[in-house]
Amino acid sequence: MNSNRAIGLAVAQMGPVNLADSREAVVRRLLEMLREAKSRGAEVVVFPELALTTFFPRYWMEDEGELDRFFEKTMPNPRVQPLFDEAKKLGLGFYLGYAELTPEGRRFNTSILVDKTGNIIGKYRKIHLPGHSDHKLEAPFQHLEKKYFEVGDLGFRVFDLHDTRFGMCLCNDRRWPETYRVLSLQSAEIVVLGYNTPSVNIHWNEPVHLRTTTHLISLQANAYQNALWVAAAAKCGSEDGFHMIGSSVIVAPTGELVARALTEDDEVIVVKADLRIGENFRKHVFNFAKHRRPEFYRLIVDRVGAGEPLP
Ligand code: CDT
Repeated sequence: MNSNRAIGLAVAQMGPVNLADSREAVVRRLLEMLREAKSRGAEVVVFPELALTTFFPRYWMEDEGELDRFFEKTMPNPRVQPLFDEAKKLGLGFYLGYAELTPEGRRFNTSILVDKTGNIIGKYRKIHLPGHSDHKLEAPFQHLEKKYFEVGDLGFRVFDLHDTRFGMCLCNDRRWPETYRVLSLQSAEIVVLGYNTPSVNIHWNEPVHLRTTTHLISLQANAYQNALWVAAAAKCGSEDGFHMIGSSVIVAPTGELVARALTEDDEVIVVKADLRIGENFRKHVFNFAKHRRPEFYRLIVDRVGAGEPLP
């Protein structure tokens, strides 16, 4: 258990990664942010979802060979190794999102948690995959996560890093209360996540400002209701003309925004996250053992979609 009950928590937001950008160039940007985070007191750094490439699910691809270039067959691998080496040298833990191709040929939208000695101590594969698998010819771009990835098979798990209990999720997972509740029932203290959220909704005419509003409200409500810190890292700005929202944030268990990125570029935000704030909520208003009534929550696991009222 973290005895001083506070941890230096950094979010390393990324500006755009274009199709033409090499992995080496992207990793150099991550290294620079690692060093800055360290100099500002960070112990753990959170990078975005699919941090090593452009947000490729916006492109329709039929050829597996074309798709393969966005995926990592091993982790670490020679192109990403400098990130592991630098984090180890600096004594930093980190969270990183990337596209995973397993030796069996399975594809996942994945994140890992790496400790300060450079060991991968946790892996998560995205469960709530948004978008579609068909080619939407009328849409300005695609959102093909349902075509390119399988639903994650590792569940929502909690990992000990720097004597602090971390839960992971990825992007669309942050909009689902079940994500945080399953993690908080395992006594998670911090939930870390990366995201790529297009500013334009291809399904209906959603005002652009709502994309940021619903992002923030999801994080703030779930941080409070689960007595957690939440650290969320965007990849944002215009990737080859396709814009994604920024507003990377660190949210306290009070639901308050403690730090927020100002730009749509590479930008590091850091807070000293006092874990005792979450403890207070867990002891009192959200003392789960004392107040939860799971006998009345059965529908949450028995039903997937909304149905008829109970008799
Ligand atoms: N990458 C990802 O999961 N993006 C989704 C877009 C869906 S729009 C509601 C997100 O939830 O941000």
